[in-house]
Amino acid sequence: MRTAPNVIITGTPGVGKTVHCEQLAQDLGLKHLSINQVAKERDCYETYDDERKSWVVDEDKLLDAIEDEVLQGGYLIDWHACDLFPKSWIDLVVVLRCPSTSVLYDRLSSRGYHETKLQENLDAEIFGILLEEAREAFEEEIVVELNSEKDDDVDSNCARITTWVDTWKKTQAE
Ligand code: DAT
Repeated sequence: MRTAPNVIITGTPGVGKTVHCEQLAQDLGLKHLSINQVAKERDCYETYDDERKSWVVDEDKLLDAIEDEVLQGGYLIDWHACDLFPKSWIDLVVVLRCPSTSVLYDRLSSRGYHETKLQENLDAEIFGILLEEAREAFEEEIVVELNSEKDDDVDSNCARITTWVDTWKKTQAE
């Protein structure tokens, strides 16, 4: 049994997954598992999508690559998708949101995203695609939606997640 929970931090690119994971890793001592980085380091790519200028991850290979670690518990899984992870691996799913299209536009354009990819991501955020995906894949009570628009949001979100993790640990210890 895990003694520390596994938390997915998901959302459209640019919503703040990395900044939240970095702060939470520091505050809580959980390990930041950036799926982008793991897929690159462990060669979990299937093919290159020329239109989107991005690599497509081989999900089976990725899950095999991380399974032993993740089952130990204590991971912050940072990825823009969540429905590939088995339910039994996951204790909390945090879906970060950025309701202001102009804020998200600025974040993504400063990354140099080309127009198609930028528009696709803005649409995904407007329609709440990631939240819907999380609610379909996991039990409703472990999915939380948090706003990540302003600097203050990062601190208040991390404080909420910290409280949740502490409660989880206490409950497990009983
Ligand atoms: P992601 O990992 O979801 O792609 P990120 O953590 O790299 O996103 O954040 C993208 C940029 O936006 C980065 O420059 C930090 C900034 N940012 C994210 N969340 C923020 C917030 N709540 N307030 C202010 N800036 C934020």
